[in-house]
Amino acid sequence: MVFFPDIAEPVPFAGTAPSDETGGLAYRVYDPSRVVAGKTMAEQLRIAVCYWHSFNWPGADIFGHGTFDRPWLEPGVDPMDGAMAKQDAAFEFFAKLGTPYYCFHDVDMAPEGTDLREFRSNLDAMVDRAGEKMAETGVELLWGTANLFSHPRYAAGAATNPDPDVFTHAAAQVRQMLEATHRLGGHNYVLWGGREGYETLLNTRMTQEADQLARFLHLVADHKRSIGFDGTLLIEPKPQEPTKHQYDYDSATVHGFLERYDLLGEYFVNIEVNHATLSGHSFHHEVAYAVDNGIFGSVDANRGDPQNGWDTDQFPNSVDDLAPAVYEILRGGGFTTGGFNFDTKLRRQSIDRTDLFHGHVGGIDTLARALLVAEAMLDDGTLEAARDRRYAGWAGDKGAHIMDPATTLAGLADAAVEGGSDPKPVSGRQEWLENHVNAMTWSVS
Ligand code: XUL
Ligand code: CO
Repeated sequence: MVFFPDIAEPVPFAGTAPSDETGGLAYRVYDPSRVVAGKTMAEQLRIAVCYWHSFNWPGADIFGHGTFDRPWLEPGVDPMDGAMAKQDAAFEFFAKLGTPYYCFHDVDMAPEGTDLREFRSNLDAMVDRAGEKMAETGVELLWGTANLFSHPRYAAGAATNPDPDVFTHAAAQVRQMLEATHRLGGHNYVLWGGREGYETLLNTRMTQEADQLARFLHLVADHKRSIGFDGTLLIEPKPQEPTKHQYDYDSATVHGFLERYDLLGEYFVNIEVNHATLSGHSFHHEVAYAVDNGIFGSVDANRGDPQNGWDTDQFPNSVDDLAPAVYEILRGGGFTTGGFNFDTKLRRQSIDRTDLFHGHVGGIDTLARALLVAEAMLDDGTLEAARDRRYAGWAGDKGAHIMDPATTLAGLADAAVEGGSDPKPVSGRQEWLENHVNAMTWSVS
């Protein structure tokens, strides 16, 4: 069955061509083969579509029922028939959108059945079928992940649950999904700890739970090696929602956790734009922190709503917000195994099948334009030169002397007093830099 009959061909790149030539659906900026900063746009951006919001969510919210037409999610549909119809629609969409990757959770693709054994056999069957569709379409798996947060058994956490049997159940799910990801040639494996946190400290032992989480992550990393999976393991930080507090709060918290439990080099971060803003940071901050500290892995592209305090997962639409972060990614050498996964949801009133195309096309064009701006920022070199000037003192003898372990506080103090220390403030030139970035944003084509 064709689920998107109105879209006959893969969405074309039309540049500034009038919209009636393409029925209104065309990439304006995303030209997959255009070379930007030494690679094609497709290679730089490594765009993925997520299975869950686009195909496994009916448009329900906590106040109301699903609004989307997703026949495979209707009550009464045989679960495996539904899973196959969903998979057919998903791969039809990937191929027509013309993007190279997708991502999924175990439960997005296969019915859970009544026990782990049945879940395992359902997932195996659906993953084999996905493998065939990937071979037909050329679409690859950016990452796989296990859903360790929806089922009631995970209400008090998966790895951090007070009940060790829940930890073991989660281990069974991750083992299978890691192996499925490996079988499909996935490039990464993600762990998002949606329930790895607490609702109240009154019943919580934080250090006990942290030890459990670290044990889980070591077990997963050991298993990755034992099966020969050479993709990257990623942790996706988020400060809260669904729990009041989540342990993987932001990039810096995850970094500290990895260091504390000897997991640096085993895990990298998958930074989500809306999670960054929920943690009180900008997306730019989260990416810059991860790149500078060697833990950057991948991105979940979306945006929040500045007036709402939750994860609205909207399609990105601000070049201004994305460009500085994409600049940091390019400055760090670009993606290796990671990419931009569209962890994005349609609004509940966007009920036409083509809305899913419009959401992705607009978001992808926004990213493509952010990439062009980032390339201009890199080529222009003004920002880096300004940073070099600002820190020039540290690159010289004075900086080396301070950093020398033989230097003491008393020695520095004596030298400051004897030398008549009187350092003069210098301008940070923030407005000038902001104007410069704006000028590049407005002039790039
Ligand atoms: C939830 C979220 C998840 C992860 C994968 O906020 O972002 O969809 O990306 O579990
Ligand atoms: Co996400």
